[in-house]
Amino acid sequence: MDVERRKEKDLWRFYFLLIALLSLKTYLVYRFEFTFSLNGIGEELFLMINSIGSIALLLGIGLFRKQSKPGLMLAVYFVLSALLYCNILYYRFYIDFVTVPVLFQFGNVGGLGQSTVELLNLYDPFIVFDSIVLFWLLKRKGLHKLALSKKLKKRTAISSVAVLLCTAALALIMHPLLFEKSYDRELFVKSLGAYTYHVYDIGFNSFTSINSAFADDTELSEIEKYVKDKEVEPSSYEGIANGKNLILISLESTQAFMLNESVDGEEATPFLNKLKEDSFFFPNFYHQTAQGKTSDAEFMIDSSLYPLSGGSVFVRKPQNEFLSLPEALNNEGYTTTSFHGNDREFWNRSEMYETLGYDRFYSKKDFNVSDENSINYGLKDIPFFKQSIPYLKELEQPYSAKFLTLTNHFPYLLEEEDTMISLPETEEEVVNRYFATVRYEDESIKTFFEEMKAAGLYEDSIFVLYGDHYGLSETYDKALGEYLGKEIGPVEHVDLQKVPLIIHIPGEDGEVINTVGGQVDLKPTILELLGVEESKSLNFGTSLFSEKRKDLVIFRDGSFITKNLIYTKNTCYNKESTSKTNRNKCARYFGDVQDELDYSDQVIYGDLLRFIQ
Ligand code: GP9
Ligand code: MN
Repeated sequence: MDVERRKEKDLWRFYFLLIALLSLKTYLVYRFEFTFSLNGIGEELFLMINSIGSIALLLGIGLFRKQSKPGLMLAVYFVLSALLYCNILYYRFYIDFVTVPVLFQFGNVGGLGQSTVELLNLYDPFIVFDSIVLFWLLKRKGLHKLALSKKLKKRTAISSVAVLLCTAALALIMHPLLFEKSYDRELFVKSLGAYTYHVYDIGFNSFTSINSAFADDTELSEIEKYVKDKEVEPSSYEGIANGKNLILISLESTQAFMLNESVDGEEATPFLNKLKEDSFFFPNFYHQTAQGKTSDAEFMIDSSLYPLSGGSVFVRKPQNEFLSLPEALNNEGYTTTSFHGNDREFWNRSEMYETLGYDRFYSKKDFNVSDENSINYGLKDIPFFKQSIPYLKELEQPYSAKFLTLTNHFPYLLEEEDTMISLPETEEEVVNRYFATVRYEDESIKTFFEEMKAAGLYEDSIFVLYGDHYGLSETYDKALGEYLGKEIGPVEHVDLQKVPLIIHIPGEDGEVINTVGGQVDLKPTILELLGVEESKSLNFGTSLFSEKRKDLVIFRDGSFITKNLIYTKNTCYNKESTSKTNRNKCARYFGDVQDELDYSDQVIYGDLLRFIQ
């Protein structure tokens, strides 16, 4: 065989070796890093092969050209491996896959920090650095660019496309609604493979970003009608906090189950437990955030729209028009502010707050922050509240002030001197430390209430405390389950998405309100209590005080909860017995759930609120 022929053969071998290695690596990651709910051996086998077509085509970027370039093939191999690794890191905490907006918001969420270090594993370097060995092989074999047989390249390209189309067809047979439910990323990845998912995601995001330019007000009337039909009569609580200052407190990563926890007889949240006794307390309140975490919670509370399925609205759509809570309050003469002990650019707050109509944002640069009084993302909660009081005193009344706490943030770091509770001893340090930071946060709220009273600001205020999102993701379900003494299945996991909601109005008696609701309902709830009517409105939520409201909480992945049912992971459950129930019981809500999420997305992608009269 002449040298040229051997080189050609080696190049083909190299291409197929890359396909085989990447397919194997991807499958191992699916099996050992991601948790897919698989139905039977068929889906398991499918998982082994569903990435091959896309890998062959993407590596083909280096092959299907006039001069095939092994170096380019290897570069694509490296990029795909790095993408896989990004997904692994993201999945380890969020149990979700990276989307294009998540990659773009990396700059807004602080890059590599302590949180990322917590997620690393010893074998991680192998996932990406096998490319070095392959590079060595490439050099050793003396592979360089070559003009391969056109016929063979054509055949390979056609076979790759055929494999890809066959896998897509099979996936659609197994899951006919695959593309309609594209926000169900687990389903998408397990059906079409990680790389096809990313290509689709890039296409989808490019399409939606040009979408707003073509939107017009005709889309709006249907949505306005839908929202109008949902509206409920004001409840008897309307206006009970008329003219008061509004204090909103975002309890970072605080889940409702913590309100019931004690370690060695010491409560994890002694102050909140006492406070909820003389407050309106909502034991069935859920967070509805997605990839935008704290910013999603803020967005929902300010706009009563749903967050986007991928990325954060704060980062993706800061130029849009919104009908916000601060705007409604500004119109009533309120001074609207937000307080946070982190950088003002985080989650693109400084830009988005302007859009939402905030008068003033007190961020890290407005506080005295030193190594001693800060940890993890920024200023510790106790000095944060203490240093905020002088600013509050200066504000013209009535005002609204949102306080975003920070210390109880993954990976839950706290110094010895701030630890006020014994730690549980589960196998996961993150779970154990969570108890300490939640306890610290509780102490900071206590300090704040004391200082508000001392400053004479307490009586004239209404306090709304809400958990922004979960703190312990599904990753920690096993350790948490062992601690709580119960297995955490899908139903228990949904139950863990409850976050505290405590509305404290000095002088009002405490009451437990059992309504099933979520963060999207907070804006109308708050406006009702303050007796503020919006001149223009489009709220997807309804007041949690209304007895006529539908008990339905919709999550961004299409799961939902009603008074008696839970729909999650494509399965319908009876809430009370936590057992599976007839799917038809849930099916009657499918249309509403889909409409609600689609309408909210249309409003955001089309920037439709600019057309509202
Ligand atoms: C940081 C804070 C925490 O400013 O909002 O962000 P999170 O990671 O919880 O979204
Ligand atoms: Mn948060």
